[in-house]
Amino acid sequence: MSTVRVSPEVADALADRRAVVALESTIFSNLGLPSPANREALARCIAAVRAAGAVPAVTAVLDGVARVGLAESEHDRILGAARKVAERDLPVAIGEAWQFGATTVSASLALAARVGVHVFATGGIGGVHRGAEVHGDVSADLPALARHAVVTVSAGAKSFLDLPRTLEMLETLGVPVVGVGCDEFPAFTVVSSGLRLGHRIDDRVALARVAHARLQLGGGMLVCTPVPAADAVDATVMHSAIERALLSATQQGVSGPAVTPIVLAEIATETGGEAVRANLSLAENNAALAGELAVQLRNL
Ligand code: PSU
Ligand code: MN
Repeated sequence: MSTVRVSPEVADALADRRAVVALESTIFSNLGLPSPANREALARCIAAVRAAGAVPAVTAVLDGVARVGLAESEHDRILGAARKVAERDLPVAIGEAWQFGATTVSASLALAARVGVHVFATGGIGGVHRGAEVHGDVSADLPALARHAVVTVSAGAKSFLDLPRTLEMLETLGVPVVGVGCDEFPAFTVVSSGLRLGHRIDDRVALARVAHARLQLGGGMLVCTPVPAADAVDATVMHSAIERALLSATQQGVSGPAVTPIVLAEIATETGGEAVRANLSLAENNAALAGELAVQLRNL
């Protein structure tokens, strides 16, 4: 028995060398987005990947089985109550037969790489948390981006993180960061962080050549594209929402893996749903770009 189960549709696509895009499940679970926005996000991401001509492969741990690609009938299972599974948690979620382990970016990259899926889309990656110089909280997403030969498409990193330090850490880890349609590091639901990126490549074929080179050299890269402007949250509005959300998380005594889900939920409330609308839009936009990139990579 193999440790990772690939769905028949994804297995066929891989065998025929067709384009495949992995999607994480944390964003679609109760840890990522409130209901019913999470259902809409899943439907829109899957449709965007398919519209680009690629096959979507949602990752999750279901009944103790690590999965890449789910049947349509299983999608409802990832919309509900989840236990967060980062890369370090995968063996425990499998060995202890967790009913639904929602895979984060790091766990999804590990699973995708293991079965030969080389493109992955998410909303915003995890990174260096504010105050990390004191408490040391740095997302496992960052080393996973460096280690696994998978290209991640995101709208930068989540805005409540320490974005300058997140970019520095990506550089330290040797992760190429390339902007598509932007010269600056996007800030998740906000168009830009104001931090200059080293590279911008808008042409999809050129982007695929760079991605191919990185995959050949071993390791992953980060392709960033901003939230569509019409759905973006104003930077000032977001910054004050983040201040209140982080304060509330501190007052609740939250730390470790619980921080990200709580802060996301607080921000959703603080912005009266504006952040959620932006999150759906950017997730869909990232899935579409990942689909185009996967198709171009296959054509090389
Ligand atoms: N971005 C979102 N929603 C999310 C996350 C990111 O738009 O739910 C999740 C991802 O699964 C990411 C995780 O890998 O948060 C990072 O958590 P932490 O900061 O604990 O590493
Ligand atoms: Mn953490």
